Amino acid sequence: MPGKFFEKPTAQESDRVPPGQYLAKGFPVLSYGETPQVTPEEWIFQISGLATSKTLGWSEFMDLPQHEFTADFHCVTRWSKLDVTWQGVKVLDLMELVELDPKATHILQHCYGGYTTNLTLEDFLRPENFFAHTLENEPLPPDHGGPMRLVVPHLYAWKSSKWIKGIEFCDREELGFWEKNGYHSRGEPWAQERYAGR
Ligand SMILES: Nc1nc2c(c(=O)[nH]1)N[C@H]1C(S)=C(S)[C@@H](COP(=O)(O)O)O[C@H]1N2
Ligand SMILES: [Mo]
Repeated sequence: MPGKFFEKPTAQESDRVPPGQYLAKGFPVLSYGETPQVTPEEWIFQISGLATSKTLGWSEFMDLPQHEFTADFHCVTRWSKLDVTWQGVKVLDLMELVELDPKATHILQHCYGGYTTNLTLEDFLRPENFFAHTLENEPLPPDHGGPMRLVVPHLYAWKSSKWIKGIEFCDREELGFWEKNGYHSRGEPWAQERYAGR
């Protein structure tokens, strides 16, 4: 597939590119549907389901510890991008504010615009996962999920919700949008978990 939009990884990069993936030039936008327009002032984040319910606004999120992150990004449509730099808040720092019901085993991410995607609690509570509001030192552009998105680097990027507006804690797997449409429930790129049942 190398050509105008893709390039072959160099030898050093190639062991960081999962099987069946090509390196994208630039940072493609991949959205199902329109980009919701949400300002930071309007943005609200809701914890729901099997946890003490809680609503946070932008300033409460900004009061959490802020970090820089560098992470590789793998879209199931076969493009990857290495070393994307972001700023934001660690999932584990947000979770300090959340009282979980011990019955919670899974989560569902909810977004402005209606997109959803599921994770096991274990995949969600990894130390490298973060909420991002800044991409390459600029406010996260709306097309890339601004004002806020989740980034889950160890799974295909459809697990990294743009325009995130909440996390619902569940006691079983509730499939999200792509997972209901045939995508794998976990989506681990090194194992090529692209489609359900394969
Ligand atoms: N809300 C929402 N989040 C989403 C999507 C979407 O359509 N809506 N697409 C997913 C997919 S398939 C990918 S590859 C990445 C793309 O992120 P990007 O557009 O910033 O490259 O976002 C993911 N998060
Ligand atoms: Mo994707």
